[in-house]
Amino acid sequence: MRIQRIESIPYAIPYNHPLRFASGEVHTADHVLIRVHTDEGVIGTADAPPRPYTYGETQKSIVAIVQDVFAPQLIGVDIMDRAKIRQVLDRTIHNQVAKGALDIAVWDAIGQALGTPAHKLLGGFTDSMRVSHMLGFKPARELLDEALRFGEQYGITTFKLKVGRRPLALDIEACRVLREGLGEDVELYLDANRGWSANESMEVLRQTEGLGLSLLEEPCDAKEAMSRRRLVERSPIPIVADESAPTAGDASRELLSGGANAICIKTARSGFTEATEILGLCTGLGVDVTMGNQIDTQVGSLATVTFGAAFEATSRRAGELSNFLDMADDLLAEPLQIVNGRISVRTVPGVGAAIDESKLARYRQDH
Ligand code: MUC
Ligand code: MG
Repeated sequence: MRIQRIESIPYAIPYNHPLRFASGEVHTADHVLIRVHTDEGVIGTADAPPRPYTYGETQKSIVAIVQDVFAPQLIGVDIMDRAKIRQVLDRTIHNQVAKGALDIAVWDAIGQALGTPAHKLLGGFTDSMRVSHMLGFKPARELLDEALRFGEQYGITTFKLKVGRRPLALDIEACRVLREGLGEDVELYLDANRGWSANESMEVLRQTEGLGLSLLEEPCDAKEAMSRRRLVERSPIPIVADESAPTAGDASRELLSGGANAICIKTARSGFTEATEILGLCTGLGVDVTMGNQIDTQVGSLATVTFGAAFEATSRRAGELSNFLDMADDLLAEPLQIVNGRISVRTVPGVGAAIDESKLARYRQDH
């Protein structure tokens, strides 16, 4: 079964509430829907969320790299030949999100071709994940209200707080308010998106000691190699590499140079194939992983849970799977449901991201 055609459809869906964080903010999901068509009528689907402030990709650059560089080399390739597809993608540097979506769409097509759910093909460990909700920049009281509402409405008991603001007291206060308001049993961890220096991060850790924070993600730029290694050595909690570790090579560099001692895996920028390699690396080294959120739609979140539920190590912690709830709408025909704090994989062949065609017609931007 060969790849016959690849669609890259730009679309835009507004957010009800913007998500703000140290490296940027999102008001609209201006993403690209990737569809890999085969000569036997199977269509693999995935979502590509451009994050210019993280990887330098834009909606236009994703469409261009897919159509001008990847599609000409992938047309005619057998969808089962994943290593060949991987070699084509690897020949071009960067463009992580475009590559990730192509890879997931291929896995989706393979699952459909074999009549098997993708989470089973990947590993089949379990069929659902606990959900972690990501809280963007807001005044402390509003953060607590949001966390309490998500706890009550969806049964979510794990929260990732976006930090990295100055003065540091803003985020330290937010941590305190959340811990006092949510109680001891709720898991709370931080993501600074490189907003602080390594030394500022040390200061935050010192001032939040005793608040039971479980992880600190991308506290500073990984290029601050020496100070960051010092931070990792002295931190009482794991320092997670996120945007500094989109590939297995990057993850190795960060772990081996002491820039991190935990890794955030995101299918949106690593696909299933490279995410599997990153996971193998982490499992082999005895390093914790989290399943992260690239500010994903339901289509993207379904890919994350499909991968995360497939392995024991990725399903140990709650996955970041709920930020689609802030979007005004979505393309997924059958909406994702968070029940008792969990999201389930789909049991149909492939990933199961059937698209609502009338919504796609409404939100697509290429006509
Ligand atoms: C995260 O974990 O960093 C924010 C920017 C981005 O690229 O992903 C999000 C969430
Ligand atoms: Mg992050």
